[in-house]
Amino acid sequence: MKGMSIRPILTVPNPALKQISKPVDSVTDEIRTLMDDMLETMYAAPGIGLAAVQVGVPINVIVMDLAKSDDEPAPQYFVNPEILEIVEEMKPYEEGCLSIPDVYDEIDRAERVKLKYLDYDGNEVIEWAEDLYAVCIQHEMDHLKGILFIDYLSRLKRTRAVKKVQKTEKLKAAE
Ligand code: K2U
Ligand code: ZN
Repeated sequence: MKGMSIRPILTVPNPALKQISKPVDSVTDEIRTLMDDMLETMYAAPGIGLAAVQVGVPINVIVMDLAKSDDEPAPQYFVNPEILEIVEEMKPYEEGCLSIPDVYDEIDRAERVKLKYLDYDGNEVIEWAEDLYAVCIQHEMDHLKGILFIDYLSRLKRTRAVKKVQKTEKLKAAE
């Protein structure tokens, strides 16, 4: 792997996760290094998606790899992603989040979304996402708006989720 570094992933209730991420002016080598680091951080977690704000950088950058564990890696890079169209059919999926470890709950999301974004080389891509790709990109793009999947749950479930993460972090710190 290129000289990459694993960065710490922010967890709830860190208010930095609620920041609104800003658009990127252009895909520079610095942005590419950040995306390389984000991918390495995501693989180490492990996870299948990661938004830059989750490693404390509130800019519109997302990485993803939906490849199955025994397949070749298939990294995807999204700079300034936009949703151009939404197919409103909603489908449930059991979601998790690297910023809310060990919490899972069913979230409804649009079945298909039409995306526009810049890739690793700064080229514009327009494509449809469906299935897990649609779920993950909507989950990641929520991060860019400071929205976490537990924000769609009841206050009680959200409070319990945050308390569970805080308890686990305290136990880890005491180890
Ligand atoms: O944003 C994140 O924290 C990364 C999530 C992405 C994700 C959330 C919900 C549904 C699909 C993807 C992490 O990858 S959570 C771990 C995970 C791994 C495999 C499948 C689902 C969730
Ligand atoms: Zn997440």
